[in-house]
Amino acid sequence: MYSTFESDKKLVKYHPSARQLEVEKMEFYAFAHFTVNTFTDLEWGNGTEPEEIFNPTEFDANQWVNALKSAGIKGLILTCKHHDGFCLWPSAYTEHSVKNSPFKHGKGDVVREVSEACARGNIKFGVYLSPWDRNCPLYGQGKAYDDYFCSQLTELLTQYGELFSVWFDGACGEGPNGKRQIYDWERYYALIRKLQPNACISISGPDIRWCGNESGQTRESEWSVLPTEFYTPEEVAANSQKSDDTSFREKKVDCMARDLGSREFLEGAKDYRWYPSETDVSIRPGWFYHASEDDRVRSAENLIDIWYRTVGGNSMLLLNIPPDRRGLFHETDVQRLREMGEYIDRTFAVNLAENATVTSDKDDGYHTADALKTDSYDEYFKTFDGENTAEILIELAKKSDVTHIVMKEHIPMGQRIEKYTVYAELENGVWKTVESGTTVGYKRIMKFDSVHTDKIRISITDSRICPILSFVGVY
Ligand code: FUL
Repeated sequence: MYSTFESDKKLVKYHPSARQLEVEKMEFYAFAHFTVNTFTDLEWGNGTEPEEIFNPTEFDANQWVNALKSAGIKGLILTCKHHDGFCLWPSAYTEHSVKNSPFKHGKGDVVREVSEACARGNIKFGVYLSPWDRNCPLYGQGKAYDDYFCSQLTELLTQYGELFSVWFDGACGEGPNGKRQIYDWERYYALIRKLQPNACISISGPDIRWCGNESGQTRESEWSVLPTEFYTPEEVAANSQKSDDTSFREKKVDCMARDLGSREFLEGAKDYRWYPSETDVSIRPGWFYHASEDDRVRSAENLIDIWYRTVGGNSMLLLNIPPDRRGLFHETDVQRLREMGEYIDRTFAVNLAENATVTSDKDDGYHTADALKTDSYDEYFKTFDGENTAEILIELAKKSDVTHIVMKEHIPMGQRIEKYTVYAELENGVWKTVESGTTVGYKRIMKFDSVHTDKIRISITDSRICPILSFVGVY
C-alpha cells in the first residue's frame, strides 16, 4: 500500500512549460560532435590545438540534415564549442576559432551553415556550448570568465535564428590543482530566457534532465515530476565525466538511480518540478569521429531498441552522429540512420485504432474514449475526479495481426498513470495479457509477439489521480 503522502493530488499539478512540451513533442533529435578533436583523434582536446588543424574539406551540412531526416530526426544540437575551447563560429571574443583555420580560408562559419541547413530542411537547431573551456585564460577567474562566456553565448543566441535547446554539459576535468570556475548559472539562464525565450536549457539547466548515463540505458518507470533539490548544476557535475575515460560511456547504471519519481521516493521533498528525461548516446563508441571506430557503428537493431526504450519510455532520444574529417557523416552512419527511419515508418504506417470503435467503462461525461483516436492534445479522455482506474476497449474493424500499442498521457495536465495491463481477445474468447507496465507519461510504446485479434482492452489499474489520456494507437 502507498503511504498517506498527499502526492496523488499534489504531484499532478506539475506539468510541462510550453517550451518543454515543444521539445518533448520532438521525441528524437541529434547531436553532432565536431571540433579539433575530429582531427587529433581525441575525445577531450586540451585547448592547445593549433587552429590550422581544423580543415574539413568536403563539409556539407545539407548532407547531415538529409541523413538525419531519413531517420525521422526533428532537430540537431551542434557542439559550437567543446571543452577544448575551439569555436566553430568566428567569435569576436577569441582567436581560437574557425576564423584562424584553413576552413574556407578563415571565412567559414560552421554554426551558420549548420543552422541554415536545419532551417532549409525544416528541422530545429540547438547549441552546445561547453562551460568548461581549456583554452580560455580567463577560465577559473570568476566574473571575468562569466563575462567571456556570456559574450559568446550572446553571439550564439542572437546570430543563428531560433534555438530549441541550449545544452550545458556537466563534464569538467579540472582536478584539485586545476583552475576552478564557479559558474554564474543564474546569469546564463537569465540571458537565455531574455534572448531565446522558447529554448530549453538542458542538462546543467532547469528544463531537460540528463538521464544519468551515456550508454543508452533507460528506466522501466520514467517519471517527469521530480524533487527539485536534487537537480542543481552542481549535482549534475558531480555525476558527470571528470576524466577522459572511455569506459564512462560504457557504464551501465552506476550513475543512474533507478527510481527518481515513485511516490515513496518523492515523499518529503521540499519542492518538485516537471523535469523530463533526455537520453544522450552516440552512434559510435566515441562522441567524436575516429576512423578506427568505422566498424563499431551501432547496428540498426541496437539503435531501434534504444529508440523504443527512450521515445517509447517517456524519455527523449538525443543521438550523436559525429561528422568525419571531410565534414560529412560517414557512409555507415548514414546507412544506419536510413535503416532506422525505414523501420519506424514501416512499423507505424497504419494505425488500426483510427477505424476502430473506442469506448470505456467510465468517463467524466465530456471527455469520452473516442478522443483517443486522434493524436492531439486538443481532445482527451478523462474519468471523474476520484476515479483512478479505467478500462478502455478498442474494437478493430476486422481481425488483424497486432504487434504494437502506443499510449500517450495528456501531459499538459501532468503525469498520472502508475500501472496498466493490456489484453487482447483470442479466437477462443480468452483474453490474453499482452503487456503490463507502470508509467506512461509522454508516450509508452508496447512491442509484443503478434496477436491475431479484433478486441484490445487497456486496463489502467493505478493512477495518482483520475487518468487522462490523449492518444491510443494500434499497429
Ligand atoms: C560529456 C562530455 O565530456 C563528452 O565529451 C560529450 O560532450 C558528452 C555529450 O558529454 O559529458
